Amino acid sequence: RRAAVSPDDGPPLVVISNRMPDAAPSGDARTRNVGGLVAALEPALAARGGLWLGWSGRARAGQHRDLAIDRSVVPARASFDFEPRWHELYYNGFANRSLWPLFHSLPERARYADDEWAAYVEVNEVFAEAASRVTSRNGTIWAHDYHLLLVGAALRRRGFTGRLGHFLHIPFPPLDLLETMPWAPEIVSALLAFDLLGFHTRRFAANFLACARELAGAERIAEDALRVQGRVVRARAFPLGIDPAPFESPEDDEGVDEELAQLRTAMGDRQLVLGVDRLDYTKGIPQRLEAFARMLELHPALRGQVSMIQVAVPSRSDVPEYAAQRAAIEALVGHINGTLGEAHWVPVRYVYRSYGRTHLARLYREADVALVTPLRDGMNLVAKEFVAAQDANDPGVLLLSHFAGAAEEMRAAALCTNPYHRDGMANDLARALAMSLEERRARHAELLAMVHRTTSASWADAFLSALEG
Ligand code: ADQ
Repeated sequence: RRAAVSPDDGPPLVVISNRMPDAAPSGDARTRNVGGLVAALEPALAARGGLWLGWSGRARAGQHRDLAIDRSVVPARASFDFEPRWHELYYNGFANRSLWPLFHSLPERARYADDEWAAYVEVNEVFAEAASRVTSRNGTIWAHDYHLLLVGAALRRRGFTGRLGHFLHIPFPPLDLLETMPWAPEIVSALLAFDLLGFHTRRFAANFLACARELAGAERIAEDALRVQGRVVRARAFPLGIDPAPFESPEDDEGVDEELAQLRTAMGDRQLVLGVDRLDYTKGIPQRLEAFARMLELHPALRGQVSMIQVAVPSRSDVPEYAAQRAAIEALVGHINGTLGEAHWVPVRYVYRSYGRTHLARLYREADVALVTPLRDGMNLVAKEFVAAQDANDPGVLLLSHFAGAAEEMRAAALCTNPYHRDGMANDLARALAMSLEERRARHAELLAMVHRTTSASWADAFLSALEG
């Protein structure tokens, strides 16, 4: 269905994100790949009769003005095809090789190319154009993530007067780092076209507020508000959570049962340390492997008594830094197993694949320790999923990086660690493996209460009430 929408009768809420949620084979819960974000936004959109706008996932020359609108699904979707060059310049380029590393405080991995910035500006204009075709002038628009930092300003230029919100799923860096990007003032000024800016943590919101004063001359008028050209812009923390239910009580699945039984046989009495991440250099996987190996050197009694499983989900494999990261991890796993392993004991098992949610939930529950040790992360939902999946009578320990957004909420009850300090992380891991049942239960109870308090649904409600209120 391709249709033009009259500008006066658009839906009351439009969500814009770069990618659309995976098209769901209707109603089949088992095959649906529902991420936390989609699960959070779909009910909010459905309740408001809203629409989700995003890239179709396809590239075809000259088609981007052709908006495909599907009202047969709830929520309704509108999508368009990219120009072929956008994938390289806007997506792999500016979004993933400039914004992604810089916003994760890794400036030495960022590169700045004028043609990629130009494509980023162009694609944000195209998203704004599409959004203005599916909304009314006074509707509400909620844009997501680092792909769409300029879309609010582009909508205002088109005369949009409704509410505009933005949620950033990754960190917002401090001024000293942001300044290294040649277009930092343009980006910060464009963000000030939104009415409400949401971040995972207070720290990221504070970074933004400081950058807005310094780079765009905004005036701080309250703890969470700025005045700029007579308008008020608010910037606040809205920590994203998960829907704990499918991790607390995963569905029955015979295939998964069988695999877990085989894993238990292979593990015997050994303790299990688990890492689950997208294969991304921000997740600190090599540093974590080094710390695990270091622990085996510092605490030789643990040799043969513990094994690590690292599950890495293929991600952005056509970006060279990601291919290099994969090669580095695979070399390191081989090195550790070769130098520390025995014929009867494999220290590190490494799996390069994605798992279904049921499988993941069961794997979390098997683990004695989860290593969630990113160098920097917006939130990190694996930390919360792991907590939800534990057996409250005999729970595993969450070893969490100080630099995951999740640490702002979980710091007191999780065991926190510094992924930049190999010996420290090695000793923290040994401490986690030795933790008493009593301490594990107490920490887990506190973490679980927190996971129930801020869920994906409460996050969407909190953001939308702040935006619409
Ligand atoms: P991500 O960087 O992708 O998200 P994260 O929050 O950990 O990081 O989300 C990963 C999701 O992928 C989890 O729901 C997890 O279950 C799933 N996943 C991981 N490994 C998997 C596997 N092997 N098989 C199947 N699924 C797997 C970005 C930001 C984060 C922020 C989120 C949401 O980088 O900081 O928390 O967005 O805002």
